[in-house]
Amino acid sequence: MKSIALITGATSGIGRATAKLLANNNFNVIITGRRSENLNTLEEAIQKNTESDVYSLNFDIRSETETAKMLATLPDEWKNISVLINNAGLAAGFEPVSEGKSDDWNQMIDTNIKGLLYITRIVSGWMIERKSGHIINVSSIAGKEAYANGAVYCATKHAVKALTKSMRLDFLKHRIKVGSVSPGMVDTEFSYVRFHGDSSKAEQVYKNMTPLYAEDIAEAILFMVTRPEHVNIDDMFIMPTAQGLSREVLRNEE
Ligand code: NDP
Ligand code: 8X3
Repeated sequence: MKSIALITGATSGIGRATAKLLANNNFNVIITGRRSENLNTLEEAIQKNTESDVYSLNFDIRSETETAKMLATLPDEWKNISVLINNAGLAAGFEPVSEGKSDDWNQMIDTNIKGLLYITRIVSGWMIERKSGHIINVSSIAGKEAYANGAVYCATKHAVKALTKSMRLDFLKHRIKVGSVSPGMVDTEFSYVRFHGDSSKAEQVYKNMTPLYAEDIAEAILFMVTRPEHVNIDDMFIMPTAQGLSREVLRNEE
């Protein structure tokens, strides 16, 4: 019987790469996200290219009721989740607080903090019953540093850092591992989403430098979830070689 991993936000970027890699490494995977077409494509790819089973759940993690309703539809055998990867998240907007948009703030807070909590409450309940499990929260360098024009995104990732630390203590007695992965710049749809679909602004972020790729983070997550029972990695902080701090990036000359 293979272990089951649930990966939120598997319709692109880090989540998709992680679902593929875990499925290629003996995990059955539950994949989630709002874009049903992307979920279908990933489901087909996993079925075609791996020996693992896959189950898709299509919902918006900002909705507490939708999240609970969809998780409740899982067949009992799929509720034996060993690994929860809390990856769904985003940055929306890049401007000083004085010019920030409430819609952007709500979207980041509702997804990155509240959505993570909604799903963790449900899945950790199942893990507690089984006295085992592993939860990995996808944090960020933005959970370690703050930078101009990113106040609310940085605040949500600082919150993820605090949630990870508290959850580690909450779940210690239940033998549930908790850790985080904290990447620097990763070339995914992240910047395209942050700039509300402006691809020329998104391209500037990774221009003349080599960022991380989603697969780099997936490999770190695979390493974390395949450590022996007595080893918990609290946090894995991963940067592109060309990035020193959030906004200190070495770019090649044109
Ligand atoms: P992508 O935009 O490529 O992926 C984000 C994923 O989150 C998508 O699958 C998206 O699915 C899902 N998601 C967003 N909002 C919701 C929602 N309301 N309900 C359900 N799912 C949602 O970006 P990344 O892969 O880069 O981002 C993944 C995580 O990594 C995020 O938490 C991000 O903050 C973090 N991160 C990213 C870094 C980077 O530089 N790229 C660096 C450090 C951390 P859908 O739209 O289909 O719902
Ligand atoms: C994403 C990386 O530097 O844009 O978390 O905040 S950054």
